[in-house]
This record gives sequence, structure tokens and C-alpha cells, in this order.
Amino acid sequence: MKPSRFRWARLALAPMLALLALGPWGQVQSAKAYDPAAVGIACTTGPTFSLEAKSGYIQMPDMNTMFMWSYAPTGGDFQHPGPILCVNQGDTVTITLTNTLPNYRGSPVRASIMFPGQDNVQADGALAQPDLANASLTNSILPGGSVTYSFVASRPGTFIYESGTDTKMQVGMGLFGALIVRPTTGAGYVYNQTNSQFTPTEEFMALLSEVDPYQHQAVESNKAFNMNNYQATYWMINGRGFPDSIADNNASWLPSQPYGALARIHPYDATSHPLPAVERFINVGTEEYPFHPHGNNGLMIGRDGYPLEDGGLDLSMEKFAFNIGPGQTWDVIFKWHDAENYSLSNPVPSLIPDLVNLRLGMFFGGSPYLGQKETLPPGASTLNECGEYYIISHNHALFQLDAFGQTMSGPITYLRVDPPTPNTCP
Ligand SMILES: [Cu+2]
Repeated sequence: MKPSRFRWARLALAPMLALLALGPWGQVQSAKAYDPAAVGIACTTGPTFSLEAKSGYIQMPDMNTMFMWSYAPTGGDFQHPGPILCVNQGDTVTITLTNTLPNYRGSPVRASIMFPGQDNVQADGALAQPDLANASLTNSILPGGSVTYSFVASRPGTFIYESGTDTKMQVGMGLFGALIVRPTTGAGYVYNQTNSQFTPTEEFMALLSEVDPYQHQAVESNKAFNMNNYQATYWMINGRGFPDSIADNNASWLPSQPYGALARIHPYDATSHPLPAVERFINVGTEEYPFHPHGNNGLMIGRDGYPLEDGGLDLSMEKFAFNIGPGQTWDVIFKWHDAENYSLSNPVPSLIPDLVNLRLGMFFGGSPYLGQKETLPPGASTLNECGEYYIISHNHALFQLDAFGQTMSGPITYLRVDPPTPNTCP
């Protein structure tokens, strides 16, 4: 990892990369069919999993590459973050971990997985135990070894799995992932309660993380690194920085970073689209990430796998922005209302400047009205497909919207609001 000489070139490239995010050059997006699997949570379905702790590289938004450790499917390609493990409440979850991490400074590196929020985790059939002699909060293995963890997923919600060994160092290197436990009520619910029901094609994740490139550079080159000097200078969402964050799942130019963070939803309608979207926020970093989805308020319905209710009393709360503490997960229901119903026949009550006086964003379709596209000035182009809205959604610690000094990157994504269905969107 070396500071890029091409940082500013990359800044100029950012809009073009955003274009790439939506499709190959020269192709009009109407050629691409709407694929709900391209955005939203891409589950690896259990309850039996096989993971490998290994090293690899990811692409940072400033064109640097970063040496990482991560969990990946055993024998499969390196990926970051680890697979999103999806199970059902009541499942006996079994995860076999193998360790192929490279030696660090001449010594083998132990690996493990810890499951915060799960009770009675077993390791090879016995209660998982701290092993403080090996700086591990749970049973760990040397390279070449394997261990099988199991537990009953007794309660639904959003959870983290992460390294239990030398945790600050190893989680900092990237050993973490998300675990989703679906309630007995069904896959279209977050918890066993009615206010957690969502549109199944509108389920999203924002896994927030950070990287100190000097730690990663030291580990890659077998040099010592003092974790007391740890200072993150990259921040990520689902293992990517903006604008890569808005690219589809499995974007071809991010072979090790399979998870996009674009949220694509439809407006609330009592008959055609009654259910909201859900976003699962996860913080595996070392400080608080205050997240701010613009648009409408989010309804906070759960934290750390606990629904916000008490004996039937609904304790959910609407918030315009919310803090996600280190190690926390929050489940947020999101319903976008077209409150004013502005349209060509019900125009916004303020003057829209002439086109020549408009400053155009590249996602602007030429009209302020949902589902409406209009002519753009000569020479201007747009990525807007069908008059949809793009609303920024980002970490509100603005100094963290950064990739090693390149600003307006990091944990930024968009909320895409499509016109009500049926629509002309690809
Ligand atoms: Cu903002």
C-alpha cells in the first residue's frame, strides 16, 4: 500500500466510475433487466457453513490496493467482508473454520470466530472457552487446523461474527462478517412482531468498517506495528468506499468485494406497496458512526438482536440520524412517502431555474418529479433511468467520508427511489 500519485486523477475519474457502476460504456441501461438480486442483502444460506481465514487484496476508492485478512468460503475466492450468513431462528448453526493465514513476522497466526450475542457456543463439541495464553477469547486454531463452532440461533436479529483472537489487530485486518437470524414469523420479518415486516426485495445492509493502511502495510511486509498507534484513515460500507459502494453486488471490477450498498426502494402505497424496506446497520469499527439516511426518518425497531419492545409495549423510535456504536447492530425500517405528490399537474411551489442556470448532478433526470424525465442541456448526460430519485445516505462524521485523504469517498451510498410500479424502469 503506497499513497497514490494518481489521487487527483482518480477524483476526476470518480464520476466515470459511478457511470461504470451502472453499466458498461455505450450501453443504455434499458438493455438491463431489473434484477432485485443486484442490490440488497446477498445471503449465504445455512445453517451449515464452511469458512476459511485467509489473506487477499481489495480495491480502495483512491486506486490503492489493500492487503486484508478475511473470512471467505472454504476453498473459494477471497472476499471482504466475510459471507453474510443467513439462518432461521431455532436452527443449530454449524460453522467449520479452517486457517490459511500467512505467517506474520516468522510466526504462524492463530484464527478463530467469536459470535457476540449467541449463547452456549460450542467449539468441537465442548463449550467455547477463552484461551488467554494465545490471546484468544475463544478456541483458536493454527494454520492448517480447523475448528467447528456450533450454537442454536435462539433469537432473531442482526449479529456480528468476528475474530476472537488478538481482536483489535485481527478485526482491524478485516476478520468480520454479518449473521442474520430470521424469525419464526418468516423471512419477511426482522423480529417476531408485526412492525418488523418488510418488502422482501427491499432488505439492505450497511456494514460499517475502517482501515488503518499502515497496519495493513506492516502486516503485508512482515514489519512490526504498534496497535497503540492505530488510526483509521479509510472508512467503508460493506467493504467498499464510495463510489464503488453504489455498484451492484458482484460488480466485475471488484472481484473481492461482492456486496454493494445501494438501497433501491419504491414509495409507500396502501395497496400496491404497503410494506417498508429494512436496513441492517452494523459497526465493526472502533468508534461511533453516526449514520444519516436523508429522505424520511428511519424507524429504529431493534438493537443487537433485541426488538425495541417491552412486554408488548412498542419502544421503537423514529430518528432522522442515529449513532451506531462499535460492535452494535441496529435494524431500521424505512418507508418513503411521496408526501406532497408533486407532478406536472401539481407543480412544486417554487420557481425551477432555466436549464442553463441549473447545476446538474449526473443522476438528475431533468425533472424534479418522480417518474418524469425531461430534456437536459446540450452535451449533458444522465445516469437517470426512469425518473427515479437518488438520495444520499451517509456516515455523518464527515471527516470519515474519506479514503486516505481523498474526501467525498468512504461510507456514502444512495437511496434510490423508483417510481411506483408499474413503471418504465429497467
Ligand atoms: Cu448529509
